[in-house]
Amino acid sequence: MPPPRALTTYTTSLQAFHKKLLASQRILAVCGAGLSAASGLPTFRGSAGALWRTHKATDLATPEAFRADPGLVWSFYAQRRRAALRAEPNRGHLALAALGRWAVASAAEGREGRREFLCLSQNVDDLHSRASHPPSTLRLLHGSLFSLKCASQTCTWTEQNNTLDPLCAALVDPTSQTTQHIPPSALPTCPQCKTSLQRPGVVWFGEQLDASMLAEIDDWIARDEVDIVLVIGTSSAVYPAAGFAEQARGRGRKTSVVTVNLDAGVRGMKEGDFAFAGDAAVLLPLLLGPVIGEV
Ligand code: BJW
Repeated sequence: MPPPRALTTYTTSLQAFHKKLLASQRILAVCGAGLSAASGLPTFRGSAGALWRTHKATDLATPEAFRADPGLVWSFYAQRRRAALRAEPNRGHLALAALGRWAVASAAEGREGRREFLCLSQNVDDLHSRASHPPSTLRLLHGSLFSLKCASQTCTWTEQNNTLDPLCAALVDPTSQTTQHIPPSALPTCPQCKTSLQRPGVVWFGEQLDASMLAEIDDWIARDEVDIVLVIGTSSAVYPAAGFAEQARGRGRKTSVVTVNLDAGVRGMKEGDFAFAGDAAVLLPLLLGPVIGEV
C-alpha cells in the first residue's frame, strides 16, 4: 500500500525546509480557519462547519444578511463567540507565537541582519492573542469576534475585548435550532448614537479592511525580500488575504511559499516552494522547531 500523502510530503521535504528556515531573515505567515480546526472551531468552506443551521456561513458574513435579519446574524456570531471563548489555542498558535517572540528578541538585539516575522491572520477567534502572540508581529485582517461596533457607517463607536456571554438576554441560547426569530428591538443598541444596532467588529464581504493596516502590510512586504511565506489553514479564496503570498513573491526571487493545509498538494507550486499536508497544529511545531525549540 502506498504511504499516506501527508507522510510522503512531510518526509521528502522537512529537512530542506529546515535548511531554508535557518537561513531566513524575513518570514510572513497568512493564516486561516484551518489553524483553529484542532481547537474545535469549524472552518468556512468544504466541511461540516460550512453550514450553520441551514445557512451557509459565508452567506451570514455579509452586511446584506445583517440588514435583512440582524437577529439571525447575531445568533450566528453569539454562538461563535461562545465556542471561541471555550476553545483553547493549539500547538499551531503556540508555535507562531514563539516565532513572534523570536522576531521581537532579534529586534531588541538591534544587530545587523535582524530576523523579522509578521503574522497576518484571517481568524477572528482571539486564539493568537490567547497563545501570547506578541501584538507587534500580529495583524488581524478580519477583526475580532470580541470587538463590537455601531452598525451605522456614520457613527464611530467601537468597543474592544468584550467577552460578555450572553451579550444580551435574547442571545442566551444561540445554539438552539428552534430559537424564535429575534427582533431588532431585542438586540443591543449603540451607546453613542443610541439609534443603530451594535454589530460584530469583523470584516464582512464587500467591506474594506482597515486601510492603515493594509498600508503597513504593503510597506512591510516592500521593505525587503521575504524569505518564507507560510500559508496556513486557508483556502486562499478570499482577497486581499489570498494575494499576499504572490505579492511577497513578486518582491524577491528567493521567496519560498510554504503551504500547511490538510489538503496541501503540489498544484501551483513553484521552484523552492514546499507543501506540507496535515493538521497545522501538528505540523507547525515540527516545521518551526529549529528556531523556536519545543512548544
Ligand atoms: C486545515 C485544517 C487543519 C482545515 N490544519 N488546515 C479580488 C478578486 C475577486 C474578488 C475580490 C477581490 N478583492 C476583493 C474581492 C471581494 C471579496 C472576495 O475576496 N471575494 C472572494 C469570494 C473572491 N473580498 C472582500 O470583500 C474583502 N473586502 C475587500 O477586499 O474590500 C475591497 C473590495 C470589496 C469588493 C470588491 C473589491 C474590493 C473582505 C473579505 C472579508 C471576509 N470575511 C470573512 C468573514 C469574517 C468574519 C467571520 O469570521 O465571520 O472572513 S468570510 C470568511 O472567509 C472569513 C475567513 O477569514 C475568510 C477566509 O476563509 P479561510 O480562513 O481561508 O477558511 P476556509 O474555510 O475557506 O478554509 C479553511 C482551510 O483550512 C481549508 O483549505 C482546509 O483544507 C484547511 N484545513 N482543517 C490545516 N486541521
